Amino acid sequence: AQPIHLADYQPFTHLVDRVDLTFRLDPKATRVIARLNMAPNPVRPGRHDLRLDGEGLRLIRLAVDGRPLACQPDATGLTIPAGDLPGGTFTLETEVEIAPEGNTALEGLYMSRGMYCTQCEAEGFRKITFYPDRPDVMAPFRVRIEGDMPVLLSNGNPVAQGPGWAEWDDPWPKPSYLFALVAGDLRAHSDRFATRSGRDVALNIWVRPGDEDRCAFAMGALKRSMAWDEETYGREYDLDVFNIVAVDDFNMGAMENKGLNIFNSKFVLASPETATDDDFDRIEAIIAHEYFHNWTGNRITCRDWFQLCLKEGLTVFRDQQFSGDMRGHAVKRIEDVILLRARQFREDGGPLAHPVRPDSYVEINNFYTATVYEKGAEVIGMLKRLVGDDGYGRALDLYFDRHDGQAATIEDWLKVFEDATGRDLAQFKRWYTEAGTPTVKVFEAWNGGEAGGTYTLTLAQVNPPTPGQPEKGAKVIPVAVGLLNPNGDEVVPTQVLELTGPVQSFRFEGLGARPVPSILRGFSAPVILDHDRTAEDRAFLLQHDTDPFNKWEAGRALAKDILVRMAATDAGPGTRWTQAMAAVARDGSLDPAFRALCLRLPSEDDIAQTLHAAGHVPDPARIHAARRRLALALAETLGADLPGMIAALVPPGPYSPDPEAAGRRALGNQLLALQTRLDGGEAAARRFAEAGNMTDGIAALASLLEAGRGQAELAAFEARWGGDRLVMDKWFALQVAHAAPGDAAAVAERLVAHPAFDWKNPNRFRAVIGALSANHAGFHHESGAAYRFVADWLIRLDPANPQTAARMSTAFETWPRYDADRQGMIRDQLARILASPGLSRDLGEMAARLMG
Ligand code: B3K
Ligand code: ZN
Repeated sequence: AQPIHLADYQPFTHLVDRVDLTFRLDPKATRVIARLNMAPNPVRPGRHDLRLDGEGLRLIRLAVDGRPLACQPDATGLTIPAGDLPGGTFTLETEVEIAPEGNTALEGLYMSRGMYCTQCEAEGFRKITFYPDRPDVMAPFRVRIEGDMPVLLSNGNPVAQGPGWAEWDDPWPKPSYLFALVAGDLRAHSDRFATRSGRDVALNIWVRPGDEDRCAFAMGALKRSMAWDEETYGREYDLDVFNIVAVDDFNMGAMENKGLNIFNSKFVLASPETATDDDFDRIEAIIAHEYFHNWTGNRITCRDWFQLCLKEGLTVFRDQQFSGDMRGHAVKRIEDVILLRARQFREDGGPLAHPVRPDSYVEINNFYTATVYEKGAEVIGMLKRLVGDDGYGRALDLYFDRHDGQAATIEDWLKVFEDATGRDLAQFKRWYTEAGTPTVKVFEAWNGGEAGGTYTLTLAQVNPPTPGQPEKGAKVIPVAVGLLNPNGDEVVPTQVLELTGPVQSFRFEGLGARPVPSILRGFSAPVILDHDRTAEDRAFLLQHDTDPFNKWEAGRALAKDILVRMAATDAGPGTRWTQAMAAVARDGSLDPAFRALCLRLPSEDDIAQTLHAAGHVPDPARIHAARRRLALALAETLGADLPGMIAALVPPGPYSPDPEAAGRRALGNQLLALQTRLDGGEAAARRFAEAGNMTDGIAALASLLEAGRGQAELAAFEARWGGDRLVMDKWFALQVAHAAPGDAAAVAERLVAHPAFDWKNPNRFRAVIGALSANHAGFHHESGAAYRFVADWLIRLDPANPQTAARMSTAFETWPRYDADRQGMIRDQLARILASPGLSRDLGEMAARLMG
């Protein structure tokens, strides 16, 4: 397959003024009749052929202005020669037949357990009808659905309906990727929202019969999101209805179709008995994210798919702001950075590294990545830091004003910041066009004196080579810094230093004593800070830093220093980290959620990343052992206090997913995991038996599995939840995630033989195969069994569902870190994937990039 290049962008030859679609639903033979009102695009003078995208469509009829045409489609679309088109406006009619039932790729129109649904982003609409399937072609849609289903939904407002049919009208011009249709036997959980200008909006969450009582939390999250976007960004909802549908078979989290969001049911359905605190958290964030897309994505969309971060980076940034407002900014920021490092730094440091705005791709679905999403959001956070909150507010107002109804670019986005704030962003743009995580090296100098000393902070940036980008320029890096004096008082409050050159020094004068710097507060830029610090300084910051992120980061760095030493040498756990963490665990003045984050050890993958960056070859088995040893040392330090601490953290009253109660459970369950290292699982077994909610149940079960126990509990869990798909996903995933390194592949092997293992369901596939690749020591076990197992399953899934197969191949992206044996074994599997007959464009591109 040929790569597509940003540099080749051209506006489309024609405009679509309106779209009329009729669907006659049938699982094997759905008819789609499309009437497109079109005109030549004046920005492309001259007469042009009309090229429509279309894949897997059986063409039944084609006519222009009522005149039948004989053109035949090829494998990717249909060309109507310019000679067959009038010079001005015209109506193009097509009728095609498609088979939703056989669509296992879950892209286009497909069926999920008897219900019809669609997924069109990025290029799925071409599997529904012939159309210029690109985001810069925007049109209002009118849709008629005929089908023997009680509920028939599409975008926009309902126009009319009768038995077996319904009509919908979406007045807002939209690109085809935002089209959606749902039909099924569904029940609604309904509510209303009055917008601030007085529009009364009907809200519905559509689910399968029996799931109605698991929608209340998602509905609350939707209403909070709607109110928040009005208050924070001045953005109101713009239709009479907002529908959300929960679907069991879905390739990703959710989709922001105009007025008809479609969600993976995992991110809608929740009750205390079936969902964990983390599930509730994610549901709130994803509901918000999709809702926020209504403005950042739908009203203002992307000119082409290279601009994906225009909507995704901004919408992630907005959902992070929202979650911070709802649940506390300190904890939210730490969680976001943990995720950024785990996914995006990992991606940016390996063969799949690409810029936030890529400039070429083979398959765009392969670019819905942590870099586009999470680094895309970080870049916006930096912009906001550089221009200030007011500047950001003015820029966003201008953005919505200037580009509403348009398909825009990153250039447009940066221009509104330049126009609103007067700041030149030419250098800043490199964050969008250059891949790789910069390292910022820190050098300190102190010059004491009579009238006060001078402290000099020198920062140097290194921008590493990445695939296709051997050299790059210096970035604009906002480094938030505060200084503490030796007593722990803050003597210089946070200020943002702007590092723009390769090396720069910043002077602080008139200080009474050599300060302890707190650098990169709030994680003010997505960089790796390379600062050789003493354990004393880290412990000091853990105790005194006023910046909650850096307070956490100090403890994190201490843990990493120790773990790296333990994994690379024969060093023991020592007492510095364990003492410091025991103090944090006991410190009632700190938010339990924050304490839980401090106690959470860096993941094994994170330790491997750190070891690799420090020039070591990570040994997964040693990392695993070191991490367990350090946890045991902390458990021993807290010792007999643990049971009392755990009991005191149980939130009073009935279960509620609010941040306060969830924080107490998070800390309590972390202490329970420590307690399990001492008592072999006695307390955890009791907790499991008594658990009144899924959070505590799953945490106890995980602790038991870590201790090599839990078989009876797993059976009890299965007996109770065997009929619940979402809960059973947890049952599958947990066993693989907590299997011992030497057993993980065998556990996964056993689970895929379980009658409830349905490999065509992406959630279930991820629960086993995804969990195995996330079990670091298990995946990288020296036998290579897990590498083979994962590759086998990717090869098997690819013909059925290339998108999910390709996404999961990122399991192999870290191969360059490891020893020659492991590298060889992984490359053998990648070569085997590449040699598979009929390999999809999706997985083919990924495997080739992974090979490097
Ligand atoms: N925009 C969708 C993702 C579509 C993925 C296509 N492979 C969900 C989101 O980011 O909100
Ligand atoms: Zn999104």
